[in-house]
Amino acid sequence: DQYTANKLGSKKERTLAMIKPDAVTKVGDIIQMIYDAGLIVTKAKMTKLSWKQAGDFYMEHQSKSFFNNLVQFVTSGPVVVMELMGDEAVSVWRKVLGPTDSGAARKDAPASLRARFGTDGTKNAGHGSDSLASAARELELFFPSTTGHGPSNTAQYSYCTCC
Ligand code: IDP
Repeated sequence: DQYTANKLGSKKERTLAMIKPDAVTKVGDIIQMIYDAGLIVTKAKMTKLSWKQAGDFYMEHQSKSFFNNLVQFVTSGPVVVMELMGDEAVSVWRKVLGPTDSGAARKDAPASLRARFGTDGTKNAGHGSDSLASAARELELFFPSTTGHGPSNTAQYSYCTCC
């Protein structure tokens, strides 16, 4: 199965997925979508972001007009953060998410996560790292490499070496 393949097979990408506050009640459906896409969940936790954590997470958007709304939204309730692993995990997960704007997603990718569970351009149900470098940075924010399973988050490609 996929779990055994990942354990025994070639080295895989890892990415950071976040289920945003508007979709936390849909976590069951979302985890099903992750496995249906051939990825596995290797770390997960529910947490509530502080304003500072959210600002650090979205630091590349600090100058954007939507920054305050975005931080307000992602701190408005709990989020579920996950490390996903699999072949081309970064791009596969972003494909599952669909377009940034949930309205556009409903038009262009009706089976996507944002089409199914998102509301609009800000409240869009989920986040996925946009590159391996972003994934390494974002995984380190939520799953510091000094804790938990597996190798250092600074490795671009890796798989859990202890389980
Ligand atoms: P992504 O999440 O699809 O990678 P980014 O451009 O990195 O999109 O934007 C980060 C988040 O900021 C989006 O997921 C969305 O919640 C919010 N956002 C992006 N663009 C807009 C916008 O034009 N208006 C309002 N919110 C936006």
